[in-house]
Amino acid sequence: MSYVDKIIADIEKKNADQPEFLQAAKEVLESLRVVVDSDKKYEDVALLERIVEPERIVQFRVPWIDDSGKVQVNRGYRVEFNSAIGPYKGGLRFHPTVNLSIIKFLGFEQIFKNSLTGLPIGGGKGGSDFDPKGKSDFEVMRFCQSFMTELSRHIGPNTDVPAGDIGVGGREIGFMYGQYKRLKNEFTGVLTGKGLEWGGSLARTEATGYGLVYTVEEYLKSIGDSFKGKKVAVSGSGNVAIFATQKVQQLGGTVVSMTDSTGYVYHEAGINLDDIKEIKLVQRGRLADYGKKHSDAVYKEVGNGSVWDIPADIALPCATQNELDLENAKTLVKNGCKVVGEGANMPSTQDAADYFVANKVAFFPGKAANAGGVGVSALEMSQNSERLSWTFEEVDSQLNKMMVNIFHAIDDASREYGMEGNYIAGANIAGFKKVASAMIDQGIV
Ligand code: NDP
Ligand code: 2IT
Repeated sequence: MSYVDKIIADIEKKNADQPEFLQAAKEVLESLRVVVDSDKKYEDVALLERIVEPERIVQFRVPWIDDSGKVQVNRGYRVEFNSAIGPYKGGLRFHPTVNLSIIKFLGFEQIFKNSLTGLPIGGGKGGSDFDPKGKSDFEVMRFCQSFMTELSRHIGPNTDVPAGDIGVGGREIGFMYGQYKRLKNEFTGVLTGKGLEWGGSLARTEATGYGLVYTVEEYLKSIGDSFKGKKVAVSGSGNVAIFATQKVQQLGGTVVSMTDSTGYVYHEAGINLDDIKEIKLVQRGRLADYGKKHSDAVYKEVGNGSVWDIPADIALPCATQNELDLENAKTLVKNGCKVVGEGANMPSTQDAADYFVANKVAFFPGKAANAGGVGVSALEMSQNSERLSWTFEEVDSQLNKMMVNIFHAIDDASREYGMEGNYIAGANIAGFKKVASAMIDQGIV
């Protein structure tokens, strides 16, 4: 049995109840065959056994009191997966579907993504099964304060630096930062995605969506093409989807769709982003309201077809994991889609991703294409350390360079190992090599 097969059998046995973690880990391990099966140095130091095991998992109780005076209890997590190349870094997700499998899959992906940014950040992820939807601001505040009361024991600006993810935006980061400061009596860069008046970086809000589009733009440039005149299908209508849409529009493309957990809109003339921002970011409302406002847009509730039925040249899934399956992939390809860039983490199922690669779709996995968010988080850490703030243009230009570098790093890695154009393999291999080398240098820890 090969080294990779042995590790896959091992993780399947140990994590049988964690399907999302197994999906993410198996995808990476499969890509690494060409690297680790031919060089015994990895097996000699049990590199794979160590990289699939988090350095530390913290799970904790989060009690809080709702507006009616009733005590509520949620479950909190922080998975500190790998610190070989820097302090643990990765977001916090607040969503009712959060469980250990989801947080472990996200933390595992984060190791390789953070490595690809070229910046010194390790991999981690956390969150809670708390649902911010329908809660008052004071309920969200009391939850965030209770969550941070426990989390504060485990994090620090040189240890572990969380940020946002699904359900965690500027409001939640603010409440958590306030509580951390109160507990520790320190004003430090312990969280990223902070408000601009209190240590946040310009362009962090835009970074993930912009970075996704910069990656695809660099690919298009490499084949003599551009976003001009392209039809783009986007899913999600949160932070990543909104700023991906903004950048596509700036580059002359037309975004024709968006989704949320209740349905999708198809607006052939092009999404009106100001209306989406008002509905999703200000009113915290539903996409159905967009359908009501635009008579030429079609709104369909979940269960009535799929956003991926819409003909598009480029698809940018920006909502959540496993939102694009094999059937969707076949429909997209049949309708002429040539490029898929993952803004979300693991939005394509494994068979969908394989189908794209087999059918010569340029497929950019999340760990490469959405690395701009955490990349600018690392730039926020740098600014906090030097107690300075850089201009929007400075940060945006560093983000652009970072994504251009990532495209070339994964493209080069795919060629070096004889899998030209397979950016899944390219991203996994390029991300892995740096972390593996650091782990070898640092001994058996
Ligand atoms: P937001 O909470 O801002 O937005 C999430 C969007 O996805 C919303 O439109 C939401 O719909 C929809 N959504 C979430 N869960 C589901 C679900 N189970 N089914 C259907 N729709 C769903 O999150 P972000 O935009 O920050 O994150 C989106 C994706 O991008 C996630 O995969 C995240 O891990 C990834 N990501 C985020 C980064 C960041 O910097 N924020 C960085 C890198 C990756 P609704 O409004 O109904 O809840
Ligand atoms: O998935 C991700 O990369 C994020 N949610 C961003 C993490 C971060 O630390 O900025």
